Amino acid sequence: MYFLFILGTAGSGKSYLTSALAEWLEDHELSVTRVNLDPAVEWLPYSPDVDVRDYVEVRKVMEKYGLGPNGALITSVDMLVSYIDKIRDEIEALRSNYVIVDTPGQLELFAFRQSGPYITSLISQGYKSLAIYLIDSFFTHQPTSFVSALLLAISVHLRLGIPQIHVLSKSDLISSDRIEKVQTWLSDPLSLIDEIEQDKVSRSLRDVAIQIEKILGETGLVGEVIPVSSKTGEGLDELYGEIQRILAGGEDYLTEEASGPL
Ligand SMILES: Nc1nc2c(ncn2[C@@H]2O[C@H](COP(=O)(O)OP(=O)(O)OP(=O)(O)O)[C@@H](O)[C@H]2O)c(=O)[nH]1
Ligand SMILES: [Mg+2]
Repeated sequence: MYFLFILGTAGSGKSYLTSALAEWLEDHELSVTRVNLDPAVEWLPYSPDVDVRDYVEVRKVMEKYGLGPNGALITSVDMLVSYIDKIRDEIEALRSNYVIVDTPGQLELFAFRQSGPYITSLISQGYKSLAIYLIDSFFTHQPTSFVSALLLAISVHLRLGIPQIHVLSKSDLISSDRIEKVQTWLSDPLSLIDEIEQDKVSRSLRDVAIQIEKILGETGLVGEVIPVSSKTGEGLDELYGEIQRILAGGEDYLTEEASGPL
């Protein structure tokens, strides 16, 4: 079993990608377990095989602790830690080739708090896993917003500590010229810095974005993005190729023991 964690900001296309990638894998004779890790979601574009809503109900958490929707979601995910063994048992009983885990939109769970990284490491303990991080095509229209999107992607990578593939989601919504431009920004950080210089934000914000991009470019942590559309299916072949390349790679990222988050 291989674990694929689908992550990204709210509305970036995680659930639709879970659905499209699962169908793609099944069309290629691979079995898939779809896991919904969002206790607050009301509707999903796929039918989950394992669903945390069977364990925690956000509405009840809101009532019991007098919390609003966001606070209740964070608390519900914290509470999930005590059901991890049961969720793991459910996943293991299905013994599929791939386990795709659709995560909640509150990215702070994975970028800043402890529960997200802790749950991902406990669920996939002993199996190879990787993160598929979605950068919404919407964030490519302004160079400075693309830099902040990259910064968030790297925050998640730092917290989870597993290999991470970067996907440019909803690629059908932007032109092929823009896709090409984004790929050039990543392969040649100086081209992105040139465009930040032209961005219509204050001089001081441009300077901050340039300094951040210089560091991000040097780390090479987001070296490329794979444009994917869950609506047209474009890019799913490339995404699978990259998944295979990383899973077959020599890097030792098998989670031998569930360590606490950073
Ligand atoms: N055009 C286009 N729209 C997409 C694509 N993927 C998702 N969407 C749309 O984007 C919206 C959000 O998609 P979801 O998959 O629900 O996003 P999410 O990241 O799971 O959202 P949260 O779980 O609420 O954070 C929906 O209206 C989808 O129809 C895509 O590839 N192309
Ligand atoms: Mg979703």
